[in-house]
Amino acid sequence: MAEICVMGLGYVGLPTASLLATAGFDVLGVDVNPVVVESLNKGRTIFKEAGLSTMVAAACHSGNLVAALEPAPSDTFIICVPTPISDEKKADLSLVEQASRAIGPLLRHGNLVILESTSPIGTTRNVVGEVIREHGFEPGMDVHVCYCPERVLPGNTVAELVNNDRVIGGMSPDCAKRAVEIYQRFAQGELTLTNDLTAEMVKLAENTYRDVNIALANVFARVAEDAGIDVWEAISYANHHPRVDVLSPGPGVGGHCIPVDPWFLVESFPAHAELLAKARQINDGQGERMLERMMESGDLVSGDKVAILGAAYKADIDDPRESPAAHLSAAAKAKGLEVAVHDPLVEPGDWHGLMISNDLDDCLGGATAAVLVTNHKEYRSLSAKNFGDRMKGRLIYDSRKWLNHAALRRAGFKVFEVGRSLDQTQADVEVGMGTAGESNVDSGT
Ligand code: SAJ
Repeated sequence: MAEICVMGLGYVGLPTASLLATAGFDVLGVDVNPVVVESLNKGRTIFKEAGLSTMVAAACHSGNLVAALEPAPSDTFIICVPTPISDEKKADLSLVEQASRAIGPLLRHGNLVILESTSPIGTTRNVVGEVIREHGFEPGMDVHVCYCPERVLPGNTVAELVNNDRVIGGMSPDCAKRAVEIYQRFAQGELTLTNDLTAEMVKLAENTYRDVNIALANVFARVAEDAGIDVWEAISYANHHPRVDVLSPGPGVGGHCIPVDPWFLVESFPAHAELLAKARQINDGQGERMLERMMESGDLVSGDKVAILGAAYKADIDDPRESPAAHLSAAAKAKGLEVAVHDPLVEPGDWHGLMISNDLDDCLGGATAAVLVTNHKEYRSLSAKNFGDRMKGRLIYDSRKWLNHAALRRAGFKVFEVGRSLDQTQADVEVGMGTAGESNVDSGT
């Protein structure tokens, strides 16, 4: 019998299972995808994360980590499955329910069940707890139940699982104490104990705070673009104030967390959530705003081709989930523009209608405008020649302050930036500003 069964071997479940196994627990990792299970049993991972492959290989080699398609009786069950939103922006909890139902028949008196997936307030007791009740146990009493959200930054998952503080929400204080015994075996951050409802809110509050803060930065950027102010300069000076911390404007907000989690609050508490829905709309509208600025200049018209550089939602990762590129691409198509998308890291092919290519020349070929969406290292050194040799037009939109604007300008490109007027960007060449990536704003990433 395993000591811990981890349900879901994705971006959070797999590193968590590996850390627990490395800490000496006997761990069964469960996933519905046979490819994931097969790879793990060979000591391999199917996605990239700093430090993960070595740890997984060692955990499997030690015999402490084994993968299977079905759960087995265990002392503790940890649920780490995705909680996406539907097209109607409603929480899809079917995978949490499915995982709960899979462990239901295996439950015994005294077991601990932990939900880690980001979830609407009340999911732990109403979805997981309900399944436990259906199997004859009182959740929080006969079977201990906790909500312990993951808070890790994709790309730095392993280090953050170890070092970040954790909030542990128990359906009773005893439940929380049981979960502490598990996490303290590998976590070095502070473990804060509370109840399940509060812990659920903590997680949603963190990501919603970030989304609203970025929306505010994007509003400031639009104001600055219209007013002839450099928003990067303005935000950096505002952030000198001891109680101000505005994040960075950009092409919008991507990933499977920040653009999703605010909707859980909007769905459950619509009367209180106008600000959150508006922030989502502003961030998702950044792509359209960029296109409108270029089209207003008259240099980009319906029928032209736009090359989108970057399908990953942030720099140097291969994850295209909820990428700002998707909103930009949809807005471009709605304006009658042709679209091509390049990414050096993301698997090429169709990602929910976003056709991603690894061939940069092909993407830029015949394009009137190129929009840099992701500040991948690979794009940092792109020169005027790289763009000029392939493109038909001379429009560049750098949404990340990442390219060498002075050089592009000298080569005859019209360069747009988020948060600066066209005049300002074009004037950079005179004073030698606008060189690659000189942002003063700490993005906090
Ligand atoms: N972004 C901006 N401006 C900024 C910072 C970020 O436009 O100033 C954009 C990024 O480019 C990206 C998006 O926001 O498209 C999200 O990126 P991120 O690095 O802010 O966050 P994620 O989604 O990779 O991870 C977040 C983290 N949450 C917080 O920082 C509050 C992480 O700690 C969570 O564990 C994770 O969501 C999650 O799983 O919920």
